[in-house]
Amino acid sequence: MRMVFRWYGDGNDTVTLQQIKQIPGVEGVVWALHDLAAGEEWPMDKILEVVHASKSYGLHTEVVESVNVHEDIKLGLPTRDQYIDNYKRTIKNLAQVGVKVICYNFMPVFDWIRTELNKEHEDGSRALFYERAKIEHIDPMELVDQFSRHSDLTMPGWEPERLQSLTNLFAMYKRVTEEDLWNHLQYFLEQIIPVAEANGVKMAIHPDDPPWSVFGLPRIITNKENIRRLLQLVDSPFNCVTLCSGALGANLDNDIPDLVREFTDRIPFAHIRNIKIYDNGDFIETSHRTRDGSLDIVNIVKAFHDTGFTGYARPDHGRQIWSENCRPGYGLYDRALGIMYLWGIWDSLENGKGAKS
Ligand code: DNO
Ligand code: MN
Repeated sequence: MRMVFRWYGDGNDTVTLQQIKQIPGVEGVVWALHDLAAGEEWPMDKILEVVHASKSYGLHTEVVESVNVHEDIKLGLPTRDQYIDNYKRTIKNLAQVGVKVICYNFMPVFDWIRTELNKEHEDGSRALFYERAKIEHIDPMELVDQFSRHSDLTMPGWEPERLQSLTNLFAMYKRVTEEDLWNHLQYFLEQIIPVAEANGVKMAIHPDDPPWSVFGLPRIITNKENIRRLLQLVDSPFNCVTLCSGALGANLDNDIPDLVREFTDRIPFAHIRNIKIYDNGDFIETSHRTRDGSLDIVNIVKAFHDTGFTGYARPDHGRQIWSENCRPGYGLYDRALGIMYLWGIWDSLENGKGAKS
């Protein structure tokens, strides 16, 4: 398991590279050019800025999250080809600086969805929260409003330019069924996977978060059967999945250790976090500890260990604790605690082998 930590970039994150470097066992950052709109080619000079900054702290930049997919590709519009060409060029540019994994997602309009960014736990810590009944009635514009007023830092998945044309996008997706979305994903993968393969970059799709349809939009990367289907769309070792325990785990029918075991060869990147799921379907993000949430993090890590996982892993989200002022889900403290929990499990499974990862 190669531990990495998401970093939003200079001036765009409350966490510094120096702090990241001080978390035990973290070897690299998970990064992106967050100021570029989906569909643009990532220019070499901007890529190199992040690479050099990270290198100066001894951190590698082998994992990118995300190169976002333009809506025209997901919608299957004729204009998609120009964006796919840009995507291919971005893959080549990233390969030149040693990027090995690109995480992306294929969720229409919204990336992740929650109803609150700062829901208070009993102990006063705060975390992302999803209220099922609220989602069924809320106007998505209200959420956009609430989330964009939240802080000066734009949140990935809720970038203003992506959301400007929300009404229009919703109208266009009315005509797109799940089967259409599968076809559009296949068209995209058939073009980019050969490029990824030629450049030694694994494309690792992030599952839908949460793994069900929201606001009537189609969602397809939601369960075991659909991940199987995705991997067969283009059956290449470069067509992979980011195994996100918290995203898939919001549906308790998804048995995460079982998914880890089945898809082991096609998981170059893991997101590990815990959530507490309530009987009414609401869920809140918790600490990583197994007994704090509904997911068995010990057994999830064990499944990775048993299958000889040598890919990258990150703690995904954390709570906001100790009065930290940070991006929702992306503070330093709780993610660092999560890492130590993951290492604790991992090293104990190493059983006297000197706990070398
Ligand atoms: C949220 C993240 C997602 C994730 C994308 C990957 O915190 O887990 O934004 O990065 O879905 O494409
Ligand atoms: Mn995730």
